[in-house]
Amino acid sequence: MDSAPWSADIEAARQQWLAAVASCAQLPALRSVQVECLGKNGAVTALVRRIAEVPPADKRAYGQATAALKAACETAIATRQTELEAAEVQAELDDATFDCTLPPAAVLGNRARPTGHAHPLCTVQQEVEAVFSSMGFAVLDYPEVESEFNNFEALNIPGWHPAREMQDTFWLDNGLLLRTHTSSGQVRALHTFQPPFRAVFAGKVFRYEATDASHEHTFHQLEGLLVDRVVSVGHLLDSMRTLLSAILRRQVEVRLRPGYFPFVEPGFELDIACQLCGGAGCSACKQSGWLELLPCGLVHPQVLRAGGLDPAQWQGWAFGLGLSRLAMMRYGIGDVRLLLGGDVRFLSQF
Ligand code: FA5
Repeated sequence: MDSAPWSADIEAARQQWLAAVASCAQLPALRSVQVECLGKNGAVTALVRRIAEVPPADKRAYGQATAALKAACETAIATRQTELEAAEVQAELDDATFDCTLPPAAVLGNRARPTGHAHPLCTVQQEVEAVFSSMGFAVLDYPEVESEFNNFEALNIPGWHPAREMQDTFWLDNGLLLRTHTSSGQVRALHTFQPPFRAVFAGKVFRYEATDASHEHTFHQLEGLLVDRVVSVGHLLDSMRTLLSAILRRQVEVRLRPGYFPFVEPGFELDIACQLCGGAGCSACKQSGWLELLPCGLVHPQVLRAGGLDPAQWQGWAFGLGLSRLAMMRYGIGDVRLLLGGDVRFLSQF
């Protein structure tokens, strides 16, 4: 049986475009071929549309043949694109001058992208760690997934204690939990180091709570713990003042109030005059002019015992800095939720 008059056109188009795709040696050339072949005004697109002129008896066969042609061209282009991209990467790798330590803009030439930078939380954390490092503190890192014992019980917060209500969290099926505060590292440190010792440990903490301008369900804290034969509230407060003036780079007004935490005695709340509104009141400080930033106190004897130390021999002080709020004060960020919101427009300002 004679083949239809249009089948030669379709076969010719197949050979022409598959050859054109195969001859592309660069991605831009391949993109041009793709437009000429499959674009709105492309040659194969025109063939597909020509079905309107085909006699009714041939329409089905014509439609199938042009669909197969279009699919063959699409597959060939996709395959060639993968090959050319791989070849480009290989060429970069083979280039003797390739230096994987250079930032992307320098390496990729005309495919340059802006380089990333440290997150404001990371910058503030590193600065606080540097201040404490200079005062002889070790910088430690503890897990975000914790045992109930380390997060609560070792800190003098048994299951029935009302303080558990203040820090509800996310529980895992295996009974572990996402730590509600960096204080969960205290008993780990007490078990690891021979006193006297001093350490800071920072990271993400999690709370099952409603969010607002100063409250996130996931935020950052930095814990400090010092253990020695004799410690004093004076030393603790002076260390806190040194920290704040080093990070905020100005004199800031602070206020000290009694604060209740089952794992310190006595306990304090160290608030900072809101740096966003200058004390006049705003949504970040809940119109009070003050922001809770740095609770602290002398380590409770029960905690020292849970850490294997004799409270008659050893004393300690501890603080739990709200690192996210410190970053807000440092950079003038009015809403804590921006910090982990992942919005590049926000992050690129730092
Ligand atoms: C604690 O988490 C205690 N573990 C701190 C502590 C450590 C006290 C050692 C004594 C000794 P608190 O829940 O207040 O305390 O949180 C500490 C700080 O974290 C707060 O002052 C605040 O700056 C910050 N913070 C608390 N909740 C949030 C939240 N939802 N979002 C952002 N920051 C928060």
